[in-house]
Amino acid sequence: MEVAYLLLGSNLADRAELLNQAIALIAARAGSVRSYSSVYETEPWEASPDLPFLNMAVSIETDHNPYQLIDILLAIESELGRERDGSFNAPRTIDIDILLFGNLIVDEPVLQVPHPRMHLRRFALLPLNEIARDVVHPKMGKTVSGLLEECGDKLSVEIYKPLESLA
Ligand code: PH2
Ligand code: MG
Ligand code: MG
Repeated sequence: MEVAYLLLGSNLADRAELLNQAIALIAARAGSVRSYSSVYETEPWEASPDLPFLNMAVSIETDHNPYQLIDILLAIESELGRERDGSFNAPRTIDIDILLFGNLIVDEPVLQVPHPRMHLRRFALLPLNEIARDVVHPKMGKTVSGLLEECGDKLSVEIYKPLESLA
């Protein structure tokens, strides 16, 4: 059993509903959901400027290994209408990234964990900090709250729907 932290993002269609559907499918197939952050509306980072994202972080407890987990997450993305035409940061109904997977480090073409750009992006660090402020990034040796303090990203990240406790 490992704890994994995921980042969900949507900038197409009914973004909030897609986040809810993704969480339900994650809970059914990927592992049990331990916690999730507020939903944030975030300025696009190297993506269509007129399509703001909703982002949120979710932590799960999973028996799957990271390769199995990413396969499950990619299947959920397709099921929720994600289309990949190869263009760079194309608009998407849902994107589900693995930010952290326990203390594991994976550096392979098919999968990189921790997510290689998570420490650069406030749209990832701010939601993650709500649920994992003291968790240490295994490559950088710094906590999530430390990474957030050091992060120079100035794009706007604002609360869209405040944190709810799990029912
Ligand atoms: N995801 C990207 C690229 N840019 N910008 C925001 N605000 N939120 C994202 O989730 C995001 C992005 C690539 O996956
Ligand atoms: Mg992504
Ligand atoms: Mg992705």
